[in-house]
Amino acid sequence: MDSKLKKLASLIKSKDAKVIFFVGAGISTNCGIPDFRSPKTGLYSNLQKLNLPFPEAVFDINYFKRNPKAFYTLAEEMYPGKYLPSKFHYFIRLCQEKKILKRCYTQNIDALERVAGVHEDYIVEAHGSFAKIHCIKCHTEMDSVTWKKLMKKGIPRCQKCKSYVKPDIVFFGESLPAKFFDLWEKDSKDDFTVAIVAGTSLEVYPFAVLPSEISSKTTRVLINREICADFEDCPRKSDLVMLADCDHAVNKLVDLLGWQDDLEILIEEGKKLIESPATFTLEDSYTTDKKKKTSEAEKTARALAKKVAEVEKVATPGKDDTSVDELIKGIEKIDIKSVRAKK
Ligand code: CNA
Repeated sequence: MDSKLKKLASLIKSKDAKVIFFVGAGISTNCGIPDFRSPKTGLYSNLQKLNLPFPEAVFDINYFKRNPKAFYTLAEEMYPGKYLPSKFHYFIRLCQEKKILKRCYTQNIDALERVAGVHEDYIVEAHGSFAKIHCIKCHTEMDSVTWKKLMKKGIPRCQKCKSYVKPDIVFFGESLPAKFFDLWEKDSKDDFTVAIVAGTSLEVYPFAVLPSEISSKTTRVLINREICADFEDCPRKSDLVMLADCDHAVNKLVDLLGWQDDLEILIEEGKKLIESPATFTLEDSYTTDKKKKTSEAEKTARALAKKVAEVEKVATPGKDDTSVDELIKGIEKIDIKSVRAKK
């Protein structure tokens, strides 16, 4: 792996380097969020309690229409605010700080790229996120405050037509967000210095084909516990495949780049912010209102404070349907007193 990391480091250090990421659940397993398919620890092998006919049913729109309880149970586990970003997430942020990040296509719905401070212009959440909630029938939007209130009483329903509502997470059987197609149309024609594919089994389409469509002038890198998809079926001579833990690889990579201190500062800044009490609403980390001009540090502070709220006030094993709401109540009680931004 070392010689491949050296090659990757030299590409990243090259003049006008442009880096694009394609990531999945494996970059968040070190944060404590299980992936889907890892044996024993993956969500699919731990879904017995939900009594599903097949594991993917939890994200299947037709199953949801009949039985939304399974998804809402899982949503409690994965709701943004419960977890801190990994080193790998902060490495993506560091690429942004170094002005070499061009895009990050993520399959994850945990929003940890945003929590780590990656700007939304760079992020394509291919499978959506918890940011907005809509009725599955009449598509009326529900604001998240109402959604959270309704969740206290059970499975939330549309106030207009009484059908179920769900966050805009892309389920099997639903289309991907327009942003995914619009930006891929552009990015697929571009040449990047490196395309880093990490923490994904590349089994979900159409995301799975992106690395195969990347320009042949781009060096493809796979950092994953297993080889997968195009890296196995149609390898390119220039591919750099590293079967490794994402954070372990990032540790070694930043050493080679001489960026260890920069990465540590980002992470340490986050830890210090955790110690500062904070006030925010959950929507803040998703805001698109440019007028708000929320600094990256504030965004990170808010996200980290969510974790504090969860750890200190609301995280209890065996939660019922109201726990998401309790989480948010806990979060809203906290005040940000100081935010130290690194410029
Ligand atoms: P997956 O199919 O579960 O694959 C994960 C891959 O990551 C596997 O190949 C693992 O071997 C590998 N892996 C796990 N941990 C590490 C690690 N620490 N270092 C390196 N490799 C690791 O998940 P995909 O993302 O490929 O599948 C796409 C699904 C998963 C999307 O629809 C997501 O919404 C969904 N998902 C998201 C999350 C999340 O948001 N964190 C969690 C679980 C599932």
